[in-house]
Amino acid sequence: MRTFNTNTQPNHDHYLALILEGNRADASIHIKDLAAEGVSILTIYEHIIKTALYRVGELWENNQITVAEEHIATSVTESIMNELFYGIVSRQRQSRKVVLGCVETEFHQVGVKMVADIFEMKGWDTYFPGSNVPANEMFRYVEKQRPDMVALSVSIYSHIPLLEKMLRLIHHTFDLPVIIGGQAFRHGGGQDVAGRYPRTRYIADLKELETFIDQYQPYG
Ligand code: B12
Repeated sequence: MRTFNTNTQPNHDHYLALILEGNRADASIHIKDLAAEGVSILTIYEHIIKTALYRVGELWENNQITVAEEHIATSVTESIMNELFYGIVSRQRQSRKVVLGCVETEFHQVGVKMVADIFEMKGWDTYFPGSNVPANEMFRYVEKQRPDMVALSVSIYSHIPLLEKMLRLIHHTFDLPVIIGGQAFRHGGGQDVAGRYPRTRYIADLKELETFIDQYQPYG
């Protein structure tokens, strides 16, 4: 059995090669083997899957892979995340709900699905109506679900004003905590946006999210 200490993160290269080949079966086996060896879901998500997809983005940007290869790498990843769900969901439920969304016109959904899975691990009920949902429809969904929290994701820099539109809509009507995140803030700006709205917090990654959920107090 391979063991991983906290200073040595498992390497994402093998997973990257498999998803670029579109080798869904071996990629799935590889991830399940890591989980069976005791590598946490958080580590698999942050240090294997996210790192591999960021690398896919660089290869794509530099024309070293085709758009089809990028698409297949993402769809293989999403199918593996769906397979992992059974082992992720906690049987100890918290009677707490979170509605998650991407801002309108945003198609990147892998990150927010990871966020949903961490909430499920912590026993929260999660509702993710998919990417690219118009702001008014998200608003109506929040109104219907009456969640304990809303989580919004934004990947494209130019979509940050759409995030702010959603934050204004939510805070105009509801007194709800909102968390925001996504790679539109990879080089900063998340805290500034969050600071402009009440009960709103920027969270950069899954480790920070896990701590936030563990310590969560509605008005803390
Ligand atoms: C896959 C992909 C796509 C797929 C998405 C499919 C899908 N099902 O999601 C498709 C093909 C649709 C796509 C389209 C485009 N894409 Co694209 N895409 C990517 C790619 C390769 C991977 C994205 C991903 O899943 N990353 C892995 C996840 C896990 O990382 P993450 O989103 O950052 O999430 C983490 C944190 O940010 C955080 N987080 C995320 N959301 C939230 C929310 C909350 C509440 C919290 C707490 C935390 C949190 O948690 C996660 C774990 O740490 C990236 C490369 C990259 N660097 O990521 C480019 C990338 C994001 N795309 C990019 C671009 C430019 C585009 C297009 C404009 C390309 C085009 N010309 O058409 C379009 C835009 C489409 C649209 N309107 O949204 C750029 C964005 C640059 C920018 N920031 O503005 C990137 C960075 C590529 C690049 N290097 O240029 N893309």
